[in-house]
Amino acid sequence: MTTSATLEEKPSVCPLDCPDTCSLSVLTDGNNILEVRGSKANPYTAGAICKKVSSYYPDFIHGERRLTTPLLRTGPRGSLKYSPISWEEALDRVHDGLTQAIENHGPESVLPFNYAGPHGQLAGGSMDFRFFHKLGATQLDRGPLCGAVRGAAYTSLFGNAPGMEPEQAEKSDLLVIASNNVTVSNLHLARSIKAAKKNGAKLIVIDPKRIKIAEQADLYIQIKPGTDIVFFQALAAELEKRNTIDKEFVERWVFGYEAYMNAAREYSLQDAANICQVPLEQIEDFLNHYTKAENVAMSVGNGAERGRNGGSSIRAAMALQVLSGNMGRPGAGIIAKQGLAFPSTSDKLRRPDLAPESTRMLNIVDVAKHILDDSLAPPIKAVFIYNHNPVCTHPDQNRMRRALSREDIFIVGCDIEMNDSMAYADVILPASSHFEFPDIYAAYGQAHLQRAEPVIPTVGSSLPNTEIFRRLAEKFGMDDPTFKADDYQLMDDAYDPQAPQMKGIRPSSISLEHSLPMTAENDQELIMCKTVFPDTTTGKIELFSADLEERFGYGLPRYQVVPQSYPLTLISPSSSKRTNATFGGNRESMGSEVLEINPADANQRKIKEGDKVRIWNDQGEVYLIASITDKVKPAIIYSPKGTWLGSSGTNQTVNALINADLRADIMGGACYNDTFVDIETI
Ligand SMILES: Nc1nc2c(c(=O)[nH]1)N[C@H]1C(S)=C(S)[C@@H](COP(=O)(O)OP(=O)(O)OC[C@H]3O[C@@H](n4cnc5c(=O)[nH]c(N)nc54)[C@H](O)[C@@H]3O)O[C@H]1N2
Ligand SMILES: Nc1nc2c(c(=O)[nH]1)N[C@H]1C(S)=C(S)[C@@H](COP(=O)(O)OP(=O)(O)OC[C@H]3O[C@@H](n4cnc5c(=O)[nH]c(N)nc54)[C@H](O)[C@@H]3O)O[C@H]1N2
Ligand code: SF4
Ligand SMILES: [Mo]
Repeated sequence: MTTSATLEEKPSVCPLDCPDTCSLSVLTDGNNILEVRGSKANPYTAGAICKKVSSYYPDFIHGERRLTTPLLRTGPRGSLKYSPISWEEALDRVHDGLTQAIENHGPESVLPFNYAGPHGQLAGGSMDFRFFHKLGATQLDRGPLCGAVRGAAYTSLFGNAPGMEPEQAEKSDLLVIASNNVTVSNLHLARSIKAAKKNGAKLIVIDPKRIKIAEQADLYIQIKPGTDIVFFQALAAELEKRNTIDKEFVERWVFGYEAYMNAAREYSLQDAANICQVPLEQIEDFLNHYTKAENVAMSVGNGAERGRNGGSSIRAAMALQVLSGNMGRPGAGIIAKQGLAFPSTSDKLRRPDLAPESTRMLNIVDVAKHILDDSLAPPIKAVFIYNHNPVCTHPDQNRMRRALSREDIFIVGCDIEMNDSMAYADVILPASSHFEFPDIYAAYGQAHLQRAEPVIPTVGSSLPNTEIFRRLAEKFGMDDPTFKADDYQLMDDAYDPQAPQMKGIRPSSISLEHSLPMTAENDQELIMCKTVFPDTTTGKIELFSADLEERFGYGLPRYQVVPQSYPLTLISPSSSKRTNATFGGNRESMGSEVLEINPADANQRKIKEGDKVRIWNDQGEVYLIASITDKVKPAIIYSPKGTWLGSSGTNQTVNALINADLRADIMGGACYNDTFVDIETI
C-alpha cells in the first residue's frame, strides 16, 4: 500500500506535439503517475498547464489501453485480436519481416511511418533514424502533414533565423493573431496577450471562427478561410497609398519589394472586402489600429496553412510586418519558428549520411496511395508505424485503412497505447512513455531547452524508442558504436555544446530544475534585424523567393480560387480534449464529437441543437452532434481533429472526408481545411 511518505514530486517535461512544451511536476508513489501539474522550471510556461494533460495523463500511462507487452496479431487486421509474445520473439519477427521485404524488393520497400508523437529529441527521432538510414529504407518527407507550409512561408522571408519569443508580446502595443486558436493550441500566449492588454495593448483576431480569444479582441475579423493572402496584399497596397511603408527599413532589409508590391497592388480594399467576406469598415479599422501602433506583434498559426492558399496567406501576413517596419525593436515582430533558436545538430543525432545516396523520399500524405500502388518501384512491402497514429490523423482515412489492410505487407506498430492504427499491425512493440526514460526537449513555440529524467520505472515490459531501435540494430548486425550510443550520448549529439546559448553546459547535464533560455548573442532577446538577422541567400528579408519560384512556381504569394464541390466547408482544428489523436481513446473523447454550424445553415436543413447529423461527401460519412452557433460563419462548419474511429457511428472520423490528393501551394502540404461536405439530420 502507498503511504504518503513514499510520495514524491519529480520534475518532467510535456512531450506532446504542442508549441508550449511545458515544464511539469509529477506526483508519483515510485511506480505510478498520480498527478501531473505545471512547474516553474520553464519560466515561460511558469506553472500553468492545459487541462487535458493534468486530467488524462495518469490514465494514458496506466489505463487499460496501455501496451505492456509485445503482441502478435492473431485475427484479421483491425480486429484487435492479439497474443502476447516475448521481446525476443517480437524482434525476431520484425527482423524476419523486414528482411523478407529487403530480400525480395530491396531496402526501399521498407517504410518507416513515423511523425512527431513525442517531441523529445531522443524519442522523436534519434536511434530510429540511424537504424532506418543504415538499412537504406525509404525516407519520408514528414512536414507536409503539418508545419512545412507555415515553416517554409516563414523561412522564405527570413531564412533559418528565429522569430520573436512569445514572452516579448508583452512589450507590444498591438497584437495581431491570425489563424491561431491561442487558448486551445498554445495557451501560454494567451497569458502574454493578457499581460500586454493590461499595459494598454490592443488585440486584433483574424479567424473564420469567433474563437475564445476573439471575445477579448478590440477588432475581430471573421475572414473567409483561404483568403488571408488577399486581405494582407490589399493592406500592403493601401499602406503604400497612405505612405506608411517603412521605406528606410525596406531599403536596408528587404529584397523583392517591387515585385511583391506589383502583385499586391492588384487588390483594392474593396476587393479584399469582397473576396475575404469582411466588411470594408473592418479593414479600415484594421489599418487604423495597425498604422497607429508602434510595436506590432503578429502570430500566424497553422490554421491557414491547411489549404491551397496556405503558403501564400502566411507569407502575405508576415510580409505586412516587414513592410510596416515592425521589426528590430522589442515587441515588434513575428511570433514564429523559435525552434530555430536551438543549436540543433540533428545530422549528428540522426545520421542521414548513413543512408545510401539517392534513397527515395516520399511525401507522408501520399503514403496510403503508395502502399496501394502495385506499380510503385520498388513497392512498399513493410511498414513500421511509430510516433504516429495515421488512421486517425491522415486525410482520406478510408484509403489509409484500405492501404493498411493489405495482407501482403508486413506492418510493425510501436506505440504507448493501443489505438486505431496499432490495430493494423502484425507485431506490436510496446513503447515506454517519456515519464519512463530520459530525454531532451526543444520547442516550436518558445525558446527554452529542457531536460528530463524518468520519474517512474518502465511500465510492464515496455521499452523506450531508443532501446527498441538499439536492439533492432543489433539484430541486423549493425555493431558500430553509432548504434550503441546511450541516451546521454544521444542528447550530446542533439545540440552543439559549444554554441554560445549553451553557456558551456553539455546538453546531457542541463539542470532538471531550470530550462536553458536560447537567447541571441550576449543574452539578448530574439529581435529580427537587431539581435538575429535574416539568414537568406541575399542576407535580406525576401519578399520574392527564388527558391519557392523554382520549386513550386510561387516566387511571390498568389491567390487562387478554390473550387468547391459541396456547399459547406469543414474546418477541423485543435481540440482542447486531445493533442492530435493523443487522448482520443479517453472516455471524454469517445462519445460523438460536436459539429458547430451557423443557424442559417442549420435552419435551412431543419437541424436542431443536439441533433445527430450525418456529414458526407464522395469519400465518406461521419455522425456528429450539431451545436448551432453564430461563432462560425455561414457555409463554414467546424469539428475538432483527432477523434478515434469508435467516436462516430459510421466508424469513420472527419479525416475520412478530407481529400489527400489536394495540396497547398507550397511544400506539398495537406489541405485539411479545403474539405467540402453536405449535412443532414438522421
Ligand atoms: N482533420 C485534421 N486532421 C489533422 C490535422 C487537422 O488540422 N485536421 N492536423 C494534423 C496535425 S497538426 C498533426 S501534427 C498530425 C499529427 O498526427 P499524429 O502524429 O499521428 O498524432 P499524435 O496524436 O500527436 O501522435 C501520434 C502517436 O504517437 C504516440 N507516441 C507518443 N510518444 C511516443 C513514444 O515515445 N514512442 C512511441 N512509439 N509512440 C509514441 C502517441 O501515443 C500517439 O498515438 O495530425 C494531423 N491531422
Ligand atoms: N489542445 C490542443 N493543442 C494543440 C493541438 C491539439 O490537437 N490540441 N495540436 C498541436 C499542433 S500539432 C499544432 S500544428 C498546433 C496548431 O494550432 P493552430 O495554429 O491554432 O492551428 P489550428 O488549430 O489548425 O487552427 C487555428 C485556427 O485557424 C483558423 N483558420 C482556419 N483556416 C484559416 C484561414 O484560412 N485563415 C485564418 N485567418 N484562420 C484560419 C481556425 O478557425 C482555427 O481557429 O496546435 C498544437 N496544439
Ligand atoms: S499539451 Fe501543451 S499546454 Fe498542455 S501540458 Fe503539454 S505543452 Fe503544456
Ligand atoms: Mo501539427
